[in-house]
Amino acid sequence: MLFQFFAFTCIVIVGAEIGLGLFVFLKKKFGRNKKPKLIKPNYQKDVVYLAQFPCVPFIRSISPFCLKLETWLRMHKIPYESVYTLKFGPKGQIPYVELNGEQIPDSAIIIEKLTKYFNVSDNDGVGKEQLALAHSMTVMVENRTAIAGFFWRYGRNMKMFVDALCLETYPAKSLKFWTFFQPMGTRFKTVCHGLGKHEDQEIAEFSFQDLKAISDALGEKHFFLGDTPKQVDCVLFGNLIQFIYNPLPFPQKEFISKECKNLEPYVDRLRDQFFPDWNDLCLPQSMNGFKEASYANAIALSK
Ligand SMILES: N[C@@H](CCC(=O)N[C@@H](CS)C(=O)NCC(=O)O)C(=O)O
Repeated sequence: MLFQFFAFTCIVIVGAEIGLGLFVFLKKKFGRNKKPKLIKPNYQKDVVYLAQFPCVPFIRSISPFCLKLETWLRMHKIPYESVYTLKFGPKGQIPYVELNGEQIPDSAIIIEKLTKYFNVSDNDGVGKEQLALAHSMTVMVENRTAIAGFFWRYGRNMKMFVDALCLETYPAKSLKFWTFFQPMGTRFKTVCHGLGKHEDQEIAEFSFQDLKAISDALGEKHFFLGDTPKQVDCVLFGNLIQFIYNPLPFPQKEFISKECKNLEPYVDRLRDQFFPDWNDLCLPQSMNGFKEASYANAIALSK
């Protein structure tokens, strides 16, 4: 009976993943270029509307990519407003931004486009070798360290994660559905990625190697590439916070506190510099007036 239930659930999840993939593929191939429905139809010119998940205690956002982007926007003093939503963007992910009525998905693509549009540069004066190191760190953290973290929190400890962080600001109905499906979805995705083919301890060990590399490369420096913060610091901030400020007993958190002693003060420095209002931003009240309309309705309905 248990096996049948498990098999059925697996089939549903795999079917949903394949169905979604097929939908995105067919939409790309045959879909007409319909104008997307904006989360901020009454926008102001040249204000960036950052579509991100509802805020949570301790870490502000459960998404390292949202935190990376918000830090980057603040680093360059680009006028922005957060819109808290559970509606995924044009590529089926969060974050995305809206700028003058155009939706742009993916933190890396967003940063590239906004860099040009607002004529900012955070890599001025950085040598080729340093840029290459920053690039490698970004790819490593976003494509392995983060995946190991997602695996632990969603694949193995979903309920603990949701109970500690999401109960206050996520609609109850979405949470029920998400808590049920996400663990198997994450395990399936992590196996497809390749990392999930290993034992839990091995997955954690891979991420420890990443964290040690970040710590060694940072060394005594104030920021990753020297005295001034750059784009790579936004990436590391968004990701390290997911372990360091998170109250859950992530194996990565313990490893950082024992073996990477420079990382917590580094993250604190970035928080103090770019988020003097950090504590407020982790409170549900900070979302007042900034919720995407259908999300606000979902919250109201779920109560
Ligand atoms: N490459 C994307 C990654 C964004 C991402 O993975 N977002 C997650 C939430 S943290 C998401 O939307 N996951 C849903 C999915 O991929 O189906 C970026 O840099 O913005």
